[in-house]
Amino acid sequence: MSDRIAAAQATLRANDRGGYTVPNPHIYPFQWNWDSAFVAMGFGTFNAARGFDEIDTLLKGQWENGLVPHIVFHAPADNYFPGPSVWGTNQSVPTSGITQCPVLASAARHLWEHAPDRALADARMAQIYPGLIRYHAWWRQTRDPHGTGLVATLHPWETGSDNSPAWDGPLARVPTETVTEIIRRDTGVVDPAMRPHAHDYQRYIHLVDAFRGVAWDPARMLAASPFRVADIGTNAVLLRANQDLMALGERFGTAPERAALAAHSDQMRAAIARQWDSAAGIFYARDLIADAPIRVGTSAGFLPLWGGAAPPHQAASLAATLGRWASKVAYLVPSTDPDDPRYEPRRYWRGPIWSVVNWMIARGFAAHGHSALARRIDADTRALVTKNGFWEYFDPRDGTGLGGPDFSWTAGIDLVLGTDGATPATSPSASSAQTSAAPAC
Ligand code: 9WN
Repeated sequence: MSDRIAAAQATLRANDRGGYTVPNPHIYPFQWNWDSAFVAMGFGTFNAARGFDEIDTLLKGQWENGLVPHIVFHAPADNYFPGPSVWGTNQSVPTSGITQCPVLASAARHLWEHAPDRALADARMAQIYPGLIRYHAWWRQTRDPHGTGLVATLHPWETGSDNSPAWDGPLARVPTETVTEIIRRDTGVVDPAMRPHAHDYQRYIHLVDAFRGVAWDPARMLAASPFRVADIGTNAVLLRANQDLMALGERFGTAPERAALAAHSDQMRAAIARQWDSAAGIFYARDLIADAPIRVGTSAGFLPLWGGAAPPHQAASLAATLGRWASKVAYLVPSTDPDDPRYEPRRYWRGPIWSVVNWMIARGFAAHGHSALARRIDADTRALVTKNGFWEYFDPRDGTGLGGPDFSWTAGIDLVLGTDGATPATSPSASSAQTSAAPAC
């Protein structure tokens, strides 16, 4: 085993709390939804059973209505704000009351396909599959109840790209008054210049107060939220996860389940296509309150490639857009267009590079025949770690590691990249994973 693989495995083990992994114990001492999806894949490269444990444990926090929360508070810790008492969700396992970018089913499929012990993989997937089905039904029923093809996100934390400049406009509608006292812990351990501003947190917590005020009732949240956007990343990732769940469903599920996923996927593909901006050469998120596109170029705008929602001419245009971005930075993929005046190369989701987003974008380009670009993105993802280690995020200009060190999902994706080898040129087809020649992602 190489030193690098040993170091990545050691990072996951160090952050392992027994069945779940904290992203970084000093900043995020609980289990996060999409972090655990990527971490499960990382564990899958050396211990598939532990990878399945990660998903099982996340699903222990699943709500009766199907929601898989963005944080599950399995054990107390006082170094994160907002903790369980602020959320006040009254669940038997304390959780937050919102979800997060739904990559979970795609990670589960990846884990299942790569597991060497097929009997174990089948048995473990059979346990997980019903929870994934309920989660996707929750997305359709509570976040797209009228079948528009775009699911709504009601809090920047749900998108996973919390302080992206894409949310500046929609977030401006959210009042800064809070019932809850804001006691930030993050800026005690990370340079505040790499984190969201105080005015962002006031609005984040205003939304939490508002949702707690309607007892986390999904319909009332959707109707009342002053922040309601169709994140292009969340929608593309959900579309992709629908395909992956359909593939799993051929073995583990029923025809009606697959039909429901297929019907929503058709709606989603059509709606995502309408978020394309041909002049800008990228997909935009949509402000669902203003009913207007959010004209900010972000790394999420490339994710319809991963979702399988971009025809060849759009893929070519996206490659040209990324080429322009590449001429402005040393490493890909900055989270915001470097030509945008709101681009800040060190501030969290306003510019820095995130390994997990890179991984999906690279596979999206590869699936559309842009293999050289896909290899460039993978090479950059690896080079950033070679240079600095498993940081939370990286400066696109010089690769400086930012946020927290020894970060779980960065180590997880490094293991996947180191083990899968060359970027596969596969598409998110829903054909039977068991019979297809190559893994889907
Ligand atoms: C809020 C854990 C999470 C990631 C998110 C990232 C950050 C939390 C925070 O950390 O968000 O969910 O407190 O800043 O933005 O993508 O899942 O790593």
